[in-house]
Amino acid sequence: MNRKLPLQALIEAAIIAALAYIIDVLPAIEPFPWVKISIAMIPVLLLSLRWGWKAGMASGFVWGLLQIVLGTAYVLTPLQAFIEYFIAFSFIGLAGLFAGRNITAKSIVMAVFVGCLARYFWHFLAGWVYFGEAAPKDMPAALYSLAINGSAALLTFLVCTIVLVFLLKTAPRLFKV
Ligand code: 218
Repeated sequence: MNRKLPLQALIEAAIIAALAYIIDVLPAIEPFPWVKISIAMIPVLLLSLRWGWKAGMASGFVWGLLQIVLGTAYVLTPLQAFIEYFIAFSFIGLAGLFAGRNITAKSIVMAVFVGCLARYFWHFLAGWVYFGEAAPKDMPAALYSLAINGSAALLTFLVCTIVLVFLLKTAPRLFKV
């Protein structure tokens, strides 16, 4: 995938970023209140599988930008906001490394895994550096951040994978451009 992005990919990337933003701010039922399952990643992951990593990263970047601009971002310091919104959300698009002609359940599992790992790695790093004070007494900041962000990454991976594999089985055309 080394060609210039088609106009359709750019338009979809922008629409999907707005959609993800809206899904993310809607009130959700949280089975585990201490971790947020990021179901809003689903449309961005789908876009990444349709168009590849460049469109996916562009869409994630715009989603992060919207959160900063519209004031729903959780900002502690400028660098923390940069890492957790611009970098982390852009990295979801790496799921698009598994884009191709023939999307299978296996490629979805790998794409969602990479997209979640790439995003939550940055939240883990930022949590370690900036959210250490929130850790229970005597718990190292790194371990606290790993517990919070690792469980969010794992649950988000599971839910996004299940939904996207279901979509592949029921509406495979969504994955074709
Ligand atoms: C331990 C810890 N707590 C909070 C944050 C901040 N954080 C985590 C995950 C996702 C996001 C983006 C908005 O949903 C943010 C800001 C952290 N990194 N670590």
